Amino acid sequence: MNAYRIIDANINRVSEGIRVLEDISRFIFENKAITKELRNLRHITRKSFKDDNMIKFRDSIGDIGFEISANSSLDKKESIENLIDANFKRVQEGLRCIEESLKILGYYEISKVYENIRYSSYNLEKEFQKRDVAIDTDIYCITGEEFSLGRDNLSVVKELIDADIKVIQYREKNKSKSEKLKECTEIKQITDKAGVTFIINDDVDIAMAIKADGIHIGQGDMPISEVRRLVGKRIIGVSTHNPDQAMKAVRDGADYIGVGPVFETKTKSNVEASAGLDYIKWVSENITIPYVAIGGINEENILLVQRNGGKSFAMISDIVGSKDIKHKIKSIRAKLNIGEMS
Ligand code: TZP
Ligand code: MG
Repeated sequence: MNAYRIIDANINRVSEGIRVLEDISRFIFENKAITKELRNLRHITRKSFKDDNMIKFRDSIGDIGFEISANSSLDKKESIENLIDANFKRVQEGLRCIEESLKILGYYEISKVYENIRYSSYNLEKEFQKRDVAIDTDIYCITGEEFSLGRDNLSVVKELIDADIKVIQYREKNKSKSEKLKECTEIKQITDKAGVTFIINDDVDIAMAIKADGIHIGQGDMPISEVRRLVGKRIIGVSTHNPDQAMKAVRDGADYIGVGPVFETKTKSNVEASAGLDYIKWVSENITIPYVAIGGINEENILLVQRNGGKSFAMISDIVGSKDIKHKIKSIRAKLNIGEMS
């Protein structure tokens, strides 16, 4: 009976699809809970229906679908996202085939087991699509050792964490790759312990090596699609300076955008032009992904940025350049809270 062949082929197809997703979850996203659940589903898929007829009717050489599949360009997977989509589809379609075939053969109860696996796969697909965009924060602090009054980045980061800062970006323009790697490795240990999101500026390789939470790139860097291919589900932030760049970053899959420079800054050389407050206002009214205002923001002008739609504020010199970082952050937060109420 050919329905056994359908079940046999689809149990294999579904198990293989789950295995691909399991490995993505395990090796790329390093998500234990999802990996475990996928493994469990794979075992149930394999074990829930066994019948000698499946082997008896198996005929992979004579399978006419083999030739069709081997010649199909639909097999091309261009990114991790594509790979995930394609494999969830494969799993869900395969499960549906198993369910229907089992019903034809009179195995109604067992078909319900496969139906449950299919429902679980819909939930897992949603989980896979959730990106951990943990940059929903008030002050987004960026390092800059040369502005840090002689303190090194590591001790500044400790002070930031002590001041309850939840997102820190490592930005160093004048250090060697190996120095940056060493420093980021140390910082990652303490941000991890504190539950702080750690983002690396510019260096995708360092971000990958230390398993940072995210990477921040500029307009002249690799396209977002390439960076996404490399970093998988890690956060990608993109600096933007005008509405066209903002809309493109959203289309290309950025997780958040930097918006600025809002004001004049001496911290960055070759700084780009931007419409400043008008641009942040435009973003607040037109862009739906998280955004972070940047450039020349300090305790004195931050309320102006807030009044023009700023919700999250990236700062370097005003924070790392203050003698008492904790006090500085407290006093900025007090201003922001008053601003929110008025
Ligand atoms: N990108 C646009 S402006 C800027 C960067 C990295 C520098 C922000 O530093 P500061 O000291 O807060 O003006
Ligand atoms: Mg850059």
